[in-house]
Amino acid sequence: MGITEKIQQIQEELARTQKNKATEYHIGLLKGKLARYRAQLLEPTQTSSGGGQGFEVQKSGDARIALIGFPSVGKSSLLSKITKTKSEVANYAFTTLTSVPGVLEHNGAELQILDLPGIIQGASEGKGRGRQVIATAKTSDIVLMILDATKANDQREILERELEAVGIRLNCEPPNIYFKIKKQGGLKFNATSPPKHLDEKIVGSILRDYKIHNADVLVRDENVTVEDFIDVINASHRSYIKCLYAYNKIDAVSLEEVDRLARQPHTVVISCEMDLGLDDLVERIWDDLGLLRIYTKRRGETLKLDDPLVVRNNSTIESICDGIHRSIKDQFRYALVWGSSVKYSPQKCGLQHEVADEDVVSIVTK
Ligand SMILES: Nc1nc2c(ncn2[C@@H]2O[C@H](COP(=O)(O)OP(=O)(O)OP(=O)(O)O)[C@@H](O)[C@H]2O)c(=O)[nH]1
Ligand SMILES: [Mg+2]
Repeated sequence: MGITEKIQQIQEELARTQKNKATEYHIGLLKGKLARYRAQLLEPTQTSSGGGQGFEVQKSGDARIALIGFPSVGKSSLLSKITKTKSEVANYAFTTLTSVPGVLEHNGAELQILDLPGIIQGASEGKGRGRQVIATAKTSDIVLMILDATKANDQREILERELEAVGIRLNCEPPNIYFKIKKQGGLKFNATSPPKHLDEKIVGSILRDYKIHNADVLVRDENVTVEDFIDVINASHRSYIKCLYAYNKIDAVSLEEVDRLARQPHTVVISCEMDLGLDDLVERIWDDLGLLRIYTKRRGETLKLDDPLVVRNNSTIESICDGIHRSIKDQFRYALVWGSSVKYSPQKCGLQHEVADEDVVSIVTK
């Protein structure tokens, strides 16, 4: 029996099994197995970087945003609107067959927008080009899920399930569980306070199924679930990514409907055809990325505000040095910093100082 059949068998069994106290344990085990097979299924595509045929695009710019959605929802239309790249737009499904990268320049940063082929239900098991599309999504900083405002509500859940199936976790943090595989000593299970949905028995059984017999487990959050624990065992196959939901074609639905959609969390409403909501969308992408613009300046030079150094949230002076030049760290004495990350402007800071958006930084070398 192939892996896909095994997955299907477990999924069928899960669907058949009623959820209650008595079956909880069995369901947990099944879910653990399912995650293990899914990880195996994805293995080959991950090592061959997205499955040949030049599907995987080289990362470029300061961040990557992947457009994910069903066919004909307007992904290519959006790429053509917000970047200078033109991706073919047509009113039939599967117009885009490969990934098309475009660049969106915003606040001095270059954001790579990836237009991808439409995915369909079953994509995670290899339907259409689904697996490659999803593997590409996994490499992005933000998944921009494009939804059709004129279509049924379940499109969002179907896509979410497809992404979930391959280990993408949207808009959440990794579970607060410490897990370490050991060489000996058996299973040591501890919790800071008794977990509500998890116990030593189920944890031990799932681990045995993964052929793990010696491990330390420390649950630091009483609300973690069996699924969370399975995610922790499979941590190398999990990606925690932000997701922004964009409902397109709002020109074709009623105002009440637009209002209803716009009230959902992490959601923007747009119309590529009528040019509605696009600026707001770009602003939301920017906010979610949490990038910082740092203006670097040499002593005596006047400040140039048009070309900031763009770095990730929680970056330090050290990463600023690396962004300027590879060797600057070796000659580093201190940095002068003006802006909201310091009490006094300018303030002398060391390599470990965390910078904030729009700080001005001057590196003083030996
Ligand atoms: N009414 C309306 N139609 C739109 C809008 N945006 C795109 N469309 C239409 O939707 C159809 C599909 O657009 P595409 O941009 O090709 O969609 P896609 O998501 O890239 O489709 P695939 O590449 O097949 O996955 C085209 O006929 C567009 O003209 C919009 O804001 N409003
Ligand atoms: Mg397209």
